[in-house]
Amino acid sequence: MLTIEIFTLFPAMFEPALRESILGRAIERGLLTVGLHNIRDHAADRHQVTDDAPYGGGGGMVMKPEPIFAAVESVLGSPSSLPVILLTPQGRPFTQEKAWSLAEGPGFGLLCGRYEGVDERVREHLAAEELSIGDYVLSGGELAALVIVEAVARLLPGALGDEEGARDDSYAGGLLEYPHYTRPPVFRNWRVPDVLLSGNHAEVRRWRREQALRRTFQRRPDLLDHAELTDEEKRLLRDWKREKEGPPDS
Ligand code: 6GU
Repeated sequence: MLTIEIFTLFPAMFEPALRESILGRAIERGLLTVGLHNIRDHAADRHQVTDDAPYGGGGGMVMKPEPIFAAVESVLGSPSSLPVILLTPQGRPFTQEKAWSLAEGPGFGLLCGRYEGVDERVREHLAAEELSIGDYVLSGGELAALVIVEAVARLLPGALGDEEGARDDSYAGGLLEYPHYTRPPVFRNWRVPDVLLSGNHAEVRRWRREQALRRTFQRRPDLLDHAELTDEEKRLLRDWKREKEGPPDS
């Protein structure tokens, strides 16, 4: 059983998402447990203040260290029994590789900072690492935490149904997915590609692989540096690159 302990000012943001779909089922099946902890419950003063103005002036508010340390230590102890990950746009990028390593267990804490900032002593003395989910700004780490929980949960053995689980996301060897179609064969005069209706499994496999390669070339050429490609696929790529560049000057 994987343990995820979430520390946030907005625990209600997580509740509906943790009940639904694959994530809800994984929790129900006991593959993982998610604890929600409201940092505000650990504020010492009568008004339960969790933020304050920044030293040195400037706009925005900063999350105070005491309620955060108190919340984390009350659940995970001191030193913490699990690594605590601080969610912040300044973190290293969260990747599929990181999801696999977190899924190995035994678990982790997720500390949701607000965008304006968290007292630096939390980063220095409480967080094991900092993660970001991409180059854009969210008002707080809550949605980023949910992204990480979902990406990790679906990797736990038994989380996906039979059909879903049988499909290994890494099968494509680091390429984007090929296009998918289902019935009807013609919808508003838009036809499903003939090859998919042909019943020729070898041809279908070839077509899908080429589509995956083409999409990756067009949309995410950066992924091609680490993709596993056959000699024939490398040749195809060289042809497409030449087409794109046009004929060389004479
Ligand atoms: Cl982890 N937090 C915030 N506030 N914004 C983000 C993010 C995290 N990742 C991308 N944008």
